[in-house]
Amino acid sequence: MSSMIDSLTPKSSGLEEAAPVGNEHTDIKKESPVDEEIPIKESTSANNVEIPNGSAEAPSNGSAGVGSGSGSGSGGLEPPTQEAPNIKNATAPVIPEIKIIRRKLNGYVGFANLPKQWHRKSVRRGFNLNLLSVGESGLGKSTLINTLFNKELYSPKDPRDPAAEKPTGVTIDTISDDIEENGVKLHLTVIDTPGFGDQVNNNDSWQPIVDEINSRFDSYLEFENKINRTTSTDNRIHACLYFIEPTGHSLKPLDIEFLKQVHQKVNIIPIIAKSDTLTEEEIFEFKQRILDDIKTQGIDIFEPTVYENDDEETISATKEILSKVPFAIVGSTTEIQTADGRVVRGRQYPWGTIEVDNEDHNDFVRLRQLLVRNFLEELREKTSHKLYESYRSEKLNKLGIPQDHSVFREFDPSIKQQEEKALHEAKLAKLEAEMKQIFQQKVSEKEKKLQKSEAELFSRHKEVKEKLLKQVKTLEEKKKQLENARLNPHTEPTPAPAPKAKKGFLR
Ligand SMILES: Nc1nc2c(ncn2[C@@H]2O[C@H](COP(=O)(O)OP(=O)(O)OP(=O)(O)O)[C@@H](O)[C@H]2O)c(=O)[nH]1
Ligand SMILES: [Mg+2]
Repeated sequence: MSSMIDSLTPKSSGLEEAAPVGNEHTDIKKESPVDEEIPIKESTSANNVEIPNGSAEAPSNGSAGVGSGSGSGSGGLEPPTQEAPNIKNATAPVIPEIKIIRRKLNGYVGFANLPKQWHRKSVRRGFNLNLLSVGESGLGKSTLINTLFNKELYSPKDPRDPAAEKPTGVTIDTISDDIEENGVKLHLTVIDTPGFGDQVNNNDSWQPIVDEINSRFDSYLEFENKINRTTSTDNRIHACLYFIEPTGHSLKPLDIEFLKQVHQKVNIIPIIAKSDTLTEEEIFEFKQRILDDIKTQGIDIFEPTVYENDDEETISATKEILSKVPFAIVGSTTEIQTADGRVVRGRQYPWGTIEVDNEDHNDFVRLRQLLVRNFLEELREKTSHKLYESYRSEKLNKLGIPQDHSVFREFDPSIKQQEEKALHEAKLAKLEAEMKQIFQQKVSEKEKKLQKSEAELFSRHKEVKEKLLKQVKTLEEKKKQLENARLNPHTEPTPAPAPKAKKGFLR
């Protein structure tokens, strides 16, 4: 089995890797450097420079190139001596010293190592998971728990005498165990509910289970109200594996009734038990009908959130998990040998072998990914921030203690993501409206300017036109006088009025 619990510890991030280990970091430009001069020798042959310890500051040529561009000021490279070109002719080689600047940064903060601190703390503390397992008798609940944690938490049942088979109602059966994998500890508690759905009348068979969930919330609430709150483990139920009988039809009234009773108190993970008894098409159709029932009945089941800022691999894994809900499962801890010689956990039939850890055979791998590998912390968070918080508010309200809902807001990552998106969109819309306003203001200003200059041009044009018309008139009068003078040469021409001094080309 692949390392399951090990995956609970935070993965090393890119940040961590980029973090400088020591105090030396030549990449960061903003820090004030402390220059350290390292003498290096320049070889006499050609323009090569020997750099001790294979320093990366090797120059492209042996003269002014070394250390150039470092902005080192006085601490920079000493220029080579004038004699350097003639050095071949000298009997003894002259080795001038070149100083290389190595920058030491004292401003390294180190928050890139925070994930490592979290990792160490998590490993030291260990993890805690409380699982509720509900389903009718014989659906393979105990077998699946053993398969999930690869441990014989429930031993195989002895063939019971008929008296023991007599239904006695639902009982709550709790077992705890510490599981360790690669140094990572998981404190697992399984709350089994034998007898669920066994009665002829199962009307209230959900009641003991609801009582158990409530009593665990109550004890946590009591712990929160204590003065000394340092020593307590979280006993609240983080997830409920609900086993659906592989009938191939749809959810039964008992299933719907139970799910409706608990969906506001616990993260429900629906499972089609013993899926090896159904064909692939039957499973597909059964899943559709179950999902339809869940939707029409308004039942909330746990669905992992797809975070947009996750890497592509995680996003596609989460989508793959989502596509498998409700999980069609086969449970078995028996190791068998396949036809091609592999040893696998599975169930052997006369017609072939079903492998538990094979994704083509059933959804066990995806269920384990959701429960332990990828979303254990989200299950715990949702229990604490949403389910417990609403139980707590309701309880305190009933006791007459009013709750401030702005403080005890329900936690739901998808709602939070939607809120952030809406906020971002509102900001963008506001920005767009502001920009539009500014644009319109500028356009109207420009329009006004254009109108003004158009009016000016128009009046100027009118003025010039009037002037020209006047001049044409004067000229025509002059022409007339001249013509009269030509026709009647004896008549004294009336003296033309002395022309006024005019400006321009018509003067
Ligand atoms: N075909 C098939 N049989 C299974 C599967 N899982 C368990 N079984 C068998 O079903 C029987 C009952 O399994 P359990 O794990 O004891 O079922 P349970 O739900 O814990 O039963 P109770 O404790 O009585 O409520 C056993 O014989 C298992 O071997 C499965 O995935 N497919
Ligand atoms: Mg059992």
